[in-house]
Amino acid sequence: MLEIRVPDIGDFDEVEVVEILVAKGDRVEFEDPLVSIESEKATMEIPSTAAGVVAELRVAEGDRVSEGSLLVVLDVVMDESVAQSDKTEASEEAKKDSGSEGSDRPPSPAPEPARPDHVERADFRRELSPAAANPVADRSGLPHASPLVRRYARELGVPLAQAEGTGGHGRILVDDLRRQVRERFAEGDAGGATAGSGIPRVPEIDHAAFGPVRKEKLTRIQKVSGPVLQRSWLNIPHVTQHDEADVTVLEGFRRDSREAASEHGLKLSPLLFVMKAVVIALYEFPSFRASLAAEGDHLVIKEYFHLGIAVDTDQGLVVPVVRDVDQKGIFELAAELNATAERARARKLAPDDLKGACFTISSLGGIGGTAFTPIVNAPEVGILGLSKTRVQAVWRGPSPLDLTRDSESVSPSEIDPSAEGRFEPRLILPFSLSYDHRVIDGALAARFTSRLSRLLSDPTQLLL
Ligand code: CAO
Repeated sequence: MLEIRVPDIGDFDEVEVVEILVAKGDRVEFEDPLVSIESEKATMEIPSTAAGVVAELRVAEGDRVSEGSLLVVLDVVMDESVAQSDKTEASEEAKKDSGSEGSDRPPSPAPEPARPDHVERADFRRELSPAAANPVADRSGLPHASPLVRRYARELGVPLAQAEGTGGHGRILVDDLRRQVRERFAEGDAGGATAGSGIPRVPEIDHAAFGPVRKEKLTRIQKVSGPVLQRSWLNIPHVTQHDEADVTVLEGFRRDSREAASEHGLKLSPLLFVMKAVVIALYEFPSFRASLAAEGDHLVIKEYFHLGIAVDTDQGLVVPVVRDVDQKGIFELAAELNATAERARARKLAPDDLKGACFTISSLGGIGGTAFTPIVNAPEVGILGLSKTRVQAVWRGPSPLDLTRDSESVSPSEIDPSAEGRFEPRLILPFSLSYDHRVIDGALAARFTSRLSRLLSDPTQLLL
């Protein structure tokens, strides 16, 4: 039997045992870490000074130890054949003792031959001084974990920054890493994460090495919407078709209707008219209100016109659903959209408020931008992004161009300045349609956006 004690650890006295890395009956190799101790300045692991089987554990987590304190009694293994049989028995015993499938330490590496006993006299002061032991607890910004846990995390590919530590002072334990891996796989099964998808992970970077950093927790909505967006992005082959509509007449109508709307306490945003135009286009192009069946061999076409509307809240993006847009007038939609956005921002949406859309609109027009590529809200197959309406000079009047040729092939010098006509300031609404290319072809998408453009350019068509 060999007693393993706390070696000379420098100028430290009464340091805390923060983690026991072996269980009774565990087979350990020379230099395998046995316990982790922590002072205010450093965390260090006390290694085994020989190969053997843990016969007794003489400390528990939270104990305070100094140089010479007894940690472990080791049944030293002298040769490999004995070691192997001991190992089998020992692990059986360990299972019985712990009542679970394994101990708190990560699986041992492949056994190495036992080292001669004289290594017990190694200079631990040199090996285990705080600097040599890779202090971790005092480097601000770094997760709190022992070197062993860090090594195990590297082996598993678990970013320590994402692991939630359940040990004292938030210390990350081996079990925390295991739980993290289990959770990642569970998410992967549900299609929510990249784990198991074969997508290379973005390497973990120690940003603090380049300058000061600070942490900011994701909001609850961001935690939910992030994986949902990622799932859509990874599953759907996205294409985005950009287009625009001359909304000068529509905007005139909207301006003229302001007073009537305000009598009802309403504001009329361009989005309301776009919702009506989208419903007509969806009616005419049923595949845009479809979902691809799970078997991938047919479409489920929805015969209702519920639209998801992306709402920006201080907690992140949510997409409540406005139902039966085809059956509602502009004023009714204005009241409903306003109430829905308010409930979203007050975090008062019920789960059912977020379900059942056949197509989504995301309007950034009130903020700015000329175009963007919205992510389809799977299992829907299309999403329309609205950008900011701008004033643009548009040629009005008889075409000065040679109509037998494609207008883009005509150089400016060929334009006849004497022709009647003029450039007019017009209001142009840019919009972007992202679609699932498994369901919708580019030509169909271009027809859809062209139709939408005509509907918005001539609002009388919205009445038909
Ligand atoms: N071009 C120019 N101005 C526009 C416009 C457009 N396309 N769309 C709206 N506006 C104007 C409105 O008329 C309004 O002007 P007034 O204050 O002078 O009346 C102003 O911009 C603000 O409009 P709004 O954004 O409050 O209202 P809305 O009905 O257009 O949109 C809502 C409502 C809930 C969709 C919106 O507030 C919102 O949250 N948009 C963000 C959606 C989002 O984040 N999408 C990104 C998803 S991808 O990450």
